[in-house]
Amino acid sequence: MATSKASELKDTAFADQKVLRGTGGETHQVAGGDVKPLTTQQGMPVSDDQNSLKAGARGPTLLEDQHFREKMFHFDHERIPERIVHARGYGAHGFFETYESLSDITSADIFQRAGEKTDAFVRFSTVAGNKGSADLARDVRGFAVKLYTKEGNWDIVGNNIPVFFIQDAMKFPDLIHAAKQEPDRGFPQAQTAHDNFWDFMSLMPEAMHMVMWIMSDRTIPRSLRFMEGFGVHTFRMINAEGKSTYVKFHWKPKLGMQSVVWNEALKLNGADPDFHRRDLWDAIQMGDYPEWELGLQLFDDDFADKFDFDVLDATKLIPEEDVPIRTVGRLVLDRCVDNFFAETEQVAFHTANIVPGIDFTNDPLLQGRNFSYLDTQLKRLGGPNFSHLPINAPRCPFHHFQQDGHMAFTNPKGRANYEPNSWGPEEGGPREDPERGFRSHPEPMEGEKRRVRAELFADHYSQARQFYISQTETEQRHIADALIFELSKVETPAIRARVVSHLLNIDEDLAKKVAGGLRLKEMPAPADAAKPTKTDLKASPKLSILLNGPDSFKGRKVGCLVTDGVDIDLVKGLKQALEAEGALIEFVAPEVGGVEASDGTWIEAQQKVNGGPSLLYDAVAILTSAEGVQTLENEATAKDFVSDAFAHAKFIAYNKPATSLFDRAGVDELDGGFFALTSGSDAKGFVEACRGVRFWEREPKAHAASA
Ligand code: HDE
Repeated sequence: MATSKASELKDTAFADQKVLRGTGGETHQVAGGDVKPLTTQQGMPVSDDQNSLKAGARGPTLLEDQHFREKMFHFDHERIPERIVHARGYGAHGFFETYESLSDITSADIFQRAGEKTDAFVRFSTVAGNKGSADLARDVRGFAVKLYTKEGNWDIVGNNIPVFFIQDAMKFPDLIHAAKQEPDRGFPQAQTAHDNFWDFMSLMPEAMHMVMWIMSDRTIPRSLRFMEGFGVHTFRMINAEGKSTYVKFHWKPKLGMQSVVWNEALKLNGADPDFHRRDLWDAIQMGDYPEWELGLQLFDDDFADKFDFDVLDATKLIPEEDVPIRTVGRLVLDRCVDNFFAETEQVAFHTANIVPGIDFTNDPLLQGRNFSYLDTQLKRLGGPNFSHLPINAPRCPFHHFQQDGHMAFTNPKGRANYEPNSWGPEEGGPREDPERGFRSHPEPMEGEKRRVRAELFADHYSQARQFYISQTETEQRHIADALIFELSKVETPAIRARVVSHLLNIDEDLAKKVAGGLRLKEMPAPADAAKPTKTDLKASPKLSILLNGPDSFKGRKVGCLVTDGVDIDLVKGLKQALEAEGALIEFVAPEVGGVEASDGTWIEAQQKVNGGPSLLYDAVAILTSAEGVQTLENEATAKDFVSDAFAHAKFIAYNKPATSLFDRAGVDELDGGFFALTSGSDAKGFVEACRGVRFWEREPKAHAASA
């Protein structure tokens, strides 16, 4: 039987505001400042948050413990359904600033004045993986922008790829079912390298253009800061006279595009599953604010009629060389969220959130999306009042007669909750505004009610080919490698062959490389094509990442592996050269406490070598000493640091003692991507080379088993 000696029952009297209570009931003084008393949700002060209410020290817990029950009840309900797609995301606040007035093209208030700043919130995401999946999955990235304009919230819910898999929203549930984990086994997580996905792709020729994009390095960006964004669909801009202009939205990263290589992505997912979100968080916290420019492709009906494809078809793009981009403003992200759940998780984007001066087109994918977003948010956010949440609420005045429902917390006052009413201007509530109110573009409509696809949607291969021929040799090799990788994970040989049958309609050489990389026994016949592939479309250099890379090493990071005895001048020279470029240096050492340099200077490390692989960096330096290098030679992760950097075509700076580590790491050829540093001033040349991001010439030599 439990005893209840008075000495065992610790004093649980209400704590002093400046005192914290330990698990045993002991108290700790809190250093400095006023500490707020802990309360329940109802505001009742809590005396003991460590122990539940019991009948005796070893007795049962009492149902009466209202604080425990409230705390556990709330915890049990902390999770809401994750997004069915784009579950894993990361958001930040910022602003959009216009460069010029676009009043000739649109009456949208946001574009009326040059230099106008509008609050913005952006959420980047991966599509297929669950909320806890890794950042470097090969996947499309969502690029959703909410602009809190003076005439309502305008959401541009885009991706980092300008085209999509399907033409009609009817197929979206099938596409997503096929891409996500297979329903019987519940895997694979966050990857398309499995039978269901490629089975579906191989039966959907309209997906082939997007297949080229997702197999390119666009789906493994180095940073969310270094990728483009696209509105994808054709939208309309409407000016004050009611004139409509078609528009496609583009976000161009100020720091240029950059991706990682696939083997790096695979390993990064283990080394730092939060690689992208950490990068965005760090950049903003350091004041290195990510920036994109908004570009518009503007054209009218006559121009649209000249294209060989339909501008309502989301599997097609308009090459920038055909309709140049007009840069009209910039988006800057300058503030991290205060609370991930309240903001990033609960933000609700919707393609139908547009403002006067912007309008939809009949793109059947867009029309389907306009239904889906509100519908899914009702379930995810638990009721119709999610627009009351601060992250979703407009920042302009708003007045309507919608009322009640779960969790309504901005509630109108007064008697009138309907319209028309005769309560007069003061009490009668808001009224329509025929002047400024949103009007749909009065596009004439006629046609039979049918389930059909327009004739012009039928060419599925020409732009897939155009994308492929627009890539550099390195990028083409990556596309072939990616296809071989993905199809190697497909267990059904017929599916592998069916994908290759489509590649034959895109580029014969690519098809041959992939067939060879898979060791297909025989080449399949080309897939039946509704329209033959146009082979005369010109390459569009703007579609390449490498041709549109950075012009400096700004915003990039070098990992410098150091040991005791390192020459301080080399370290200082490298640090200075990188800082002058706007780049960062992080020190990686045998112990995280740091190392002692040649002159006794202490260099603090940011990473211990086994937790700071070269994967985390854009380029690396190995600066060591005759003695220090011996520690590295016997450390497997130090050898991986070198061999991975080498295999991933990174630029490598080093001093002489490091060469014995290179030997031990199996790196015997110090090619043009290596930079020997003999004095601090040598670092400049290394940093200049790093502007090229990677030493691509090395890559084919380091990967003999690739295509
Ligand atoms: Fe989405 N999509 N989508 N999508 N989408 C969602 O809405 C949908 C499509 C995109 O960070 C969902 O609130 C349909 C294209 C982004 O919160 C859902 C179709 C593009 C995000 C939905 C598409 C996108 C979503 C899931 C085909 C690029 C994340 C949760 C007709 C232009 C937004 C949610 C965020 C999210 C439906 C296709 C971009 C289910 C039906 C094309 C960036 O409503």
